[in-house]
Amino acid sequence: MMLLLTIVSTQILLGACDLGCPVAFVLNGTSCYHFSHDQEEYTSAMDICTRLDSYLAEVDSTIEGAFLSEQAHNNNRKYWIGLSDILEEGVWRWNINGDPPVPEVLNWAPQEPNNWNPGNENCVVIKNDGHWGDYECKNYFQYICETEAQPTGIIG
Ligand SMILES: *[C@@H]1O[C@H](CO)[C@@H](O)[C@H](O)[C@H]1NC(C)=O
Ligand SMILES: [Ca+2]
Ligand SMILES: [Ca+2]
Ligand SMILES: [Ca+2]
Repeated sequence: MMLLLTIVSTQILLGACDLGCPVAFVLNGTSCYHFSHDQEEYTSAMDICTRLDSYLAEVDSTIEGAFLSEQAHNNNRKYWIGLSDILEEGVWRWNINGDPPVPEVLNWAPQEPNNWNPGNENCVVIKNDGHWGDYECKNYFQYICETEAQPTGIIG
């Protein structure tokens, strides 16, 4: 009972805290995002996100997907996200835990994913219009890093 009360009061306290993001990351919901300016190959983008204590963005909800697509549209850029079929052709998995995307979040452009000639498109971007497409991982695109927002500890 004591433990339960402690957990509940901790959650109330956390709820009263503002969430904060590292420098160069913007907050939306409970995550922080870095929209890169540089263009990188997919694996380099992954490495850079790791160095920033983050990972290529993963779309866990339709709300998160709508936010990221809106940013890509507003910025009129293509961005790598953390989804690929590198391990198994045609099987799309998030990089962090290998889970497939939940069906509601899928936002493929018409004709995508098409593993277009030469049949080597294994990495996913959110395109300028907000829809997703598979591209060759060796292309240079901007990228979105994501990390969990942290309570700032400031109450009120
Ligand atoms: C997150 O993004 C959505 C879509 O752009 C926006 O409606 C919402 O206000 C944003 N939330 C925060 C906390 O910035
Ligand atoms: Ca996410
Ligand atoms: Ca593929
Ligand atoms: Ca494609």
